[in-house]
Amino acid sequence: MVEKSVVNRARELREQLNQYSYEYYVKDAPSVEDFVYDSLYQELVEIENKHPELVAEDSPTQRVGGPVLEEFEKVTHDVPLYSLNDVFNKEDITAFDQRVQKALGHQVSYTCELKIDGLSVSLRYENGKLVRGATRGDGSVGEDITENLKTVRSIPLSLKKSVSLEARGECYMPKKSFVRLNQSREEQGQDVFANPRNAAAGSLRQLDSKVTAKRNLSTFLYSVADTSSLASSTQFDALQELEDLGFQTNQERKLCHSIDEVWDYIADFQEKRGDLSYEIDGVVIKVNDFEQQEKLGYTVKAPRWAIAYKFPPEEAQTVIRKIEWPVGRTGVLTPTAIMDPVKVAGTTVSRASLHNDDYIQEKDIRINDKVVIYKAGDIIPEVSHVIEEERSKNSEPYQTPENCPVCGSKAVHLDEEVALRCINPKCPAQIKEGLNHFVSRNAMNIEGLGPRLLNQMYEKGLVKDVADLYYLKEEDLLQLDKVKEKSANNILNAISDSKGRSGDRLIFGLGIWHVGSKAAKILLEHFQTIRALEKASAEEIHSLYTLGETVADSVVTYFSKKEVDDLLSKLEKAGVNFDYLGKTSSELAEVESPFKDKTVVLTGRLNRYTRAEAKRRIEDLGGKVTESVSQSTSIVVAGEDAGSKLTKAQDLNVTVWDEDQMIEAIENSST
Ligand code: 1X8
Repeated sequence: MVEKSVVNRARELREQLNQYSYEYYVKDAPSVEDFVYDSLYQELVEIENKHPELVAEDSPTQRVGGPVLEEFEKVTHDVPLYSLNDVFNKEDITAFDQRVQKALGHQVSYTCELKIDGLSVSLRYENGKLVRGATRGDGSVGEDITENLKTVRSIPLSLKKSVSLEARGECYMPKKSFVRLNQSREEQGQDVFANPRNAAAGSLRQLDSKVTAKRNLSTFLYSVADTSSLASSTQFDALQELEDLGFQTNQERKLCHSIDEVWDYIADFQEKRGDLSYEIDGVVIKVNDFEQQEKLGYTVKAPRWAIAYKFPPEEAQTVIRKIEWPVGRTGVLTPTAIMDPVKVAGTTVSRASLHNDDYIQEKDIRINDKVVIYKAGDIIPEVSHVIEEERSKNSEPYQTPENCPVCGSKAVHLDEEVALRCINPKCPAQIKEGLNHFVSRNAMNIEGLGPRLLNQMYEKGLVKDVADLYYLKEEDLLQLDKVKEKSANNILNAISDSKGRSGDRLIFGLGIWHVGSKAAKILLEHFQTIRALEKASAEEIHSLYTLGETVADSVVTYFSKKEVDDLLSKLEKAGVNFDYLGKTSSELAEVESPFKDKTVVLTGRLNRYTRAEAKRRIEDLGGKVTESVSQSTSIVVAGEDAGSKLTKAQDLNVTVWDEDQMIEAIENSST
């Protein structure tokens, strides 16, 4: 028998963590800092490890993904998931309204909702607990993807009331997550997803739910299989009821009393579509009243009480003039189309990534081809297809270059990667990109050293690797364009300051494949110094919470190289710090400071600290630094010439400090 106090503590932690997670992922209004969540989570993990019988179905630890499946089970939907009839213009909407009015004999109200470009899913709850999640499939038969859906943080594992129902909605990938995922896939030589919808589909179709867990999917729920499982009698109220049960619902809904109002809603979102953080492809219009819906009924395929208005695609035509192959930090050559400038979805576009050579071959893209372009996720320009009818007779298929355009060494596909890589570690392009990465903000944060200066330093032979930066002298810098004594000194000071950064920044800055800034922090927090990390085995690294085999293997391979050994010695000799200086999550939880659990905004010019430094100090003292002032801001630190953020703080009655007050608070805090 487990002691009662432990059972209670586990339940308390579960409830607390589920509430924090709800505030963060559903309400988008976190009430605690990440480290508070992390340390409570860790406490729960430890209890559950010791007492596996205490692992509850709705424990947040059940969201990290389960065993790998052989295949998905089929699921028959008791109530089918209908599709909607699509319409494309105002006349079709008016005709829909007239059909409805004719059938019912009177005017009706409509709920307008955004049509989310994701995948429809169905979530079954019994007595308030999530028991099954399924895809729409063909509407009658879908697949059981419960394990995958459990990893989606906005899906409640238990509802706020002990009810039984089947909720339906859309699972999607936010635009930002889509962009980030594709960047990382491109960097790792993998195929990219064409749009957020495909990325969401690919993520939900994983037999290994641990992969899904990393994909940052989200949901909006909008209906139930059987309206009698809700207290509401209208769609508009049902959305509120779903929200009250703990589901994420889309806030942009509107109750409209005429077709003109519906049309205004559509026009409004057609305009605002690009500003949303998720992709939409139209608007769904539903007869609001459930009784009226029932009277209207269904055709074989779709309800008679709803339609989907589809936005016209935003496309444009232009001509590809050439294809460049810039070389990334890890040697990946990414073909990039250079096109005649053209306006699409609000901005002028003249470049589009072509991703890899397979992509060019598949679409048969050639120089001087006229192409149709669009924006994936409303953001990234993509070539949709070539207009072959307009191709000139003497055009020839595009030839992928055989060599790196920068260093000329042979470009290859490693282990059947889709990406073409230059694998010459001395390739100037890779070294320059590596230098830029090393000085960047999340790495060693060396201010004043941009791509232009680094490029010159490299070209003049002053810097051949990142360690050389620490051996630069004033006379070296004076050889560079526009660098005078004063700026040379500033640069030398900035470089020297960076020697004292925490070792995790150095690890991130070295650019080890697959090691992002978060992984670097986890590694150094555990091993405390780079010299210990260097000796770690892949198993030891892999055993760390959240770090996978790819990261582990990559770290071990990196440190096994002789050049790396030399580079580290050179850095160490220059006095660069190798130790972890950031606080551990438990140390952070203990600090006493006026910044603890406070949200701080920095504005205006600071004299004593750089913005980045002030931010780091405040974060080390348990505060959170954000960009914009709102009701939830605790303190605004106003430096010189503070502008609109200060005014807003005053309007909202937020506490305002000057720089000296901030310095005093930092210096008087216990750390
Ligand atoms: C599909 C979708 C619906 C809604 C939003 N996004 C979608 N993709 C909604 O009703 N809010 S309804 C729907 C369907 O019934 N096939």
